[in-house]
Amino acid sequence: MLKKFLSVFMVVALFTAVLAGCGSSEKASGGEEKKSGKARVIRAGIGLNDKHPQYLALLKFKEIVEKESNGSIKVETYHSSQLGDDRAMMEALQLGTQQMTIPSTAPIANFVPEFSVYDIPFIFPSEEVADKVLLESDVAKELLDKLPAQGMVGLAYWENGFRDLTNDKVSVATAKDFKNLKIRTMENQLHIAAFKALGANPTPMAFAEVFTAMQQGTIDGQENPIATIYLQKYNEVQKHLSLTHHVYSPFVVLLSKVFWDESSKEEQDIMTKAAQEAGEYERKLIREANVQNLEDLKKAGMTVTEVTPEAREEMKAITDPAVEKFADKIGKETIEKVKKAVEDAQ
Ligand code: TK8
Repeated sequence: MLKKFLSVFMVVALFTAVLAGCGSSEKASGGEEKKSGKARVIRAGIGLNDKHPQYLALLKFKEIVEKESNGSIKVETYHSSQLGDDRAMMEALQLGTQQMTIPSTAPIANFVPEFSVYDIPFIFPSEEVADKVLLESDVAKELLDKLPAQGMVGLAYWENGFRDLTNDKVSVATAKDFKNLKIRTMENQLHIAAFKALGANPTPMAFAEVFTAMQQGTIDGQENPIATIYLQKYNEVQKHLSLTHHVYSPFVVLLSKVFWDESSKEEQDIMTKAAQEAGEYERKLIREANVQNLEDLKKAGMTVTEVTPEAREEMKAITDPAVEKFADKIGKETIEKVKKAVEDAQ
């Protein structure tokens, strides 16, 4: 009797050990997972809509990751804030209930204050310089390295681009034209302070609420890159577009650290490379869109106001003291490093 019990026990023990073995090899190698059909899923959500280059590049990321991982990772894509606004999605990444999002750096500063260095008005003179700083400098990489302590991993910088101002009241050409304009800003203290310094009345608000707020007149305007202005159809509720180019917004491809830690080294490399490759594609598309969509907006009847370099200088002089108050929060060293990287890139 005892003998029979022991042999049954041993068979069960052996079986369990084999199963456990399978489990761990599944984790280590993607191929096994495909066979057992247990792909791990990345739920990726963004605020912009499915026509925006960011979404098209997210689809490219999906294609690369699913192919290269042999199906061990599946990517599900959601646009138009279907999974929530930038802040809510980043919090979901921290909890591990969502795996991926691609916000502008401005809302990331609520989690890692150093990211506000990119919010300093006019810190980047051109897209070419931004490319060199974001893709090649040590400081840009150092900022990404601060994300894991906040439960997120930064895979790559993509481009949202230079931000321009729209409103329904006046054509803004110089600093004085900002006076009393009720402008939606991103949820970012430095942006709020800079618009206040210009005499505007900044109202931070989640991206998904902006169109309706302009339609109902609770705000006079907003600021975003040309592609966003056109693809979100802001021209339907806004008359004036000013080419202020006041801030350059990078995007960061963010992954939940929970998902990252559950991934094999091989999978991590696949995801990082895919984010970089899709990023090249995104930069190309967004630059084409920013040129084409400016023409589209003109055709749609928006009045477009050019902003002279002198007017930008004046705006910079007005916002600089407000920005100075954030130096400690951002870190003086970080600011100096970015300014140096900008200089070296020119
Ligand atoms: C989209 C945002 C958006 C940003 C904003 O999720 O909120 O105005 O420019 O593109 O990141």
